[in-house]
Amino acid sequence: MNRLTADASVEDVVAETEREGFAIIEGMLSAQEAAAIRTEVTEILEATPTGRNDFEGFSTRRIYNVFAKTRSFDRLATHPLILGLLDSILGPSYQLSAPTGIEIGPGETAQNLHTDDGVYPLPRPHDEVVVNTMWALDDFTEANGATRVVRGSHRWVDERPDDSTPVLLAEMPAGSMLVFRGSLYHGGGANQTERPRFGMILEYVAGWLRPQENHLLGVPREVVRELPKRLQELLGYNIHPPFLGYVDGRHPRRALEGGAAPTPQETLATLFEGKTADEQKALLAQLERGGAAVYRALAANESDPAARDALLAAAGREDENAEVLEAMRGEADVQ
Ligand SMILES: O=C(O)CCC(=O)C(=O)O
Repeated sequence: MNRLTADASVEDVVAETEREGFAIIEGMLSAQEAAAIRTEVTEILEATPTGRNDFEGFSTRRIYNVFAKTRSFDRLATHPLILGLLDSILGPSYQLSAPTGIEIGPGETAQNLHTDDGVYPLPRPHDEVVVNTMWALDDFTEANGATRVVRGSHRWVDERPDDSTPVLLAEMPAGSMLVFRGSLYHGGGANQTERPRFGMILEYVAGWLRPQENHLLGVPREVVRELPKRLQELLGYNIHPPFLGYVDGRHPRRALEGGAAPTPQETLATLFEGKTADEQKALLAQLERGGAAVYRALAANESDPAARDALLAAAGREDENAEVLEAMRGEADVQ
């Protein structure tokens, strides 16, 4: 099996994944960095239950909602080599799909072979919409459940794997990364050792498809606000051109900048946008009759608890609403 190192060019990695469906890149993290991250996730793993079905693995712990729980993977998610590869394969505005820490426990059986893009109802073959990375934080070996891959299966159309399908094992030292195309058949291996095997899946999907996990609800906005901008984008605070993913008609980044929810002023400004002076006046009259009701109606449609609370609070601030309406009236009169 061909092995690359962290100084490989994006072109080399893309070419390898085109040929084989996957690539193994060693030395993405030093042994010390890998060991430090492995230690950092121990506490989270202790609070994580084992799987609920054969796919998750009854002896396997899966950490979901990773970016709400730890900062250990921020740098990995935005590694320049990966972003270069994703730019090349998925085009602009891809997002994180299913970031999942996977600790395969002793005695776990092999996971069934599957494709990661199989969750989308797309007939094969199709342009690649998913790319996955598996970061080894322990040495991955045949005995402890190294990921199994079916070389070249990303080109299959009607073929499906069965018990006779030859698989390769992504054996690699801690700190390496396996990257594979969403159309490649693969699966976790059986762990026949006494020790668990931990790897972090950072999976990405094209910007026009729904990610597997809903980060917008999972990762609190206070947490997202502190993250680097690129990671915020990968967690969904981005649009796919021309405007997929907007919030109230604007770039979703505004939802982070403007507080937990749009301020009353922002909400009203948005309501006024694109309206003629007469329409604005009519709207004002409507709002003056029931300003609080408008906020309550907006709150009823808001699933984020913090945003809902902010809107309900705005509904209660009659004085402030009156002030805003007054200011808006001035603006409407000027036009
Ligand atoms: O743990 C592994 O090696 C692979 C797991 C996997 O492919 C999955 O859970 O979708």
